[in-house]
Amino acid sequence: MVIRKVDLEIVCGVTSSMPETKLPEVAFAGKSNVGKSSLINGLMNRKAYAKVSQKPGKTQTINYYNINDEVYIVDLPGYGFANVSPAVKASWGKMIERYLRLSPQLRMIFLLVDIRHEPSANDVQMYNWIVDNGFYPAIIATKLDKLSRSQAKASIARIRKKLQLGEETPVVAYSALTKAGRDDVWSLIEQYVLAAEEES
Ligand SMILES: Nc1nc2c(ncn2[C@@H]2O[C@H](COP(=O)(O)OP(=O)(O)OP(=O)(O)O)[C@@H](O)[C@H]2O)c(=O)[nH]1
Ligand SMILES: [Mg+2]
Repeated sequence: MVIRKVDLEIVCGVTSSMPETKLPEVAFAGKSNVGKSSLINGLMNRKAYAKVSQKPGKTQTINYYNINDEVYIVDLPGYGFANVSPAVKASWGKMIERYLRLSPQLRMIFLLVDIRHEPSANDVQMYNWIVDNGFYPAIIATKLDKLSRSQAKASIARIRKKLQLGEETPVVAYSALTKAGRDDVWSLIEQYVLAAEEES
């Protein structure tokens, strides 16, 4: 994918109504701090257009990045972030759920998990939701640079086992530092979202 233009076009908060969009949408879900915004910067070839933080809970709105007028990349708040009040946590959960349920243009949801950790109960729930709702599942294991090659291989096997992934389900190992895996993520978007658009 040649990135010609990126534009943060829509920001949707807890109280906003859902926007009506015209382009296909690709969303990135995962627990707080897993690296969703960092990955999105990598996909867009930008250093810090999507705000990143060491503290979990950085992204608090649903952010739609228009890429080349071809597709929206959608950055979601993280789930499972313990350090906010239960009321805030519930409202973010509702916001994510509402987005996933009520976005007619949503074509693909990538689930991000930290390559170092076994997927949590929330991750399993998210994965099952993706499959149960008829989306093509694709996993991104983030922070690849934190592990050696052999550790990464073992971790990916553990992630596959915990999520009970079929052989055909891709797990892309990604590093925001080296950008390893970036082209594979774009290939999946091209294959499962953009190619389908051209046909229709
Ligand atoms: N070493 C390393 N650090 C990463 C990588 N991806 C993200 N990080 C770091 O992890 C922290 C969280 O990254 P974010 O991209 O803000 O994570 P997020 O999933 O968007 O978090 P929320 O918006 O809170 O849900 C930041 O300190 C990033 O620099 C990676 O591939 N390698
Ligand atoms: Mg974020």
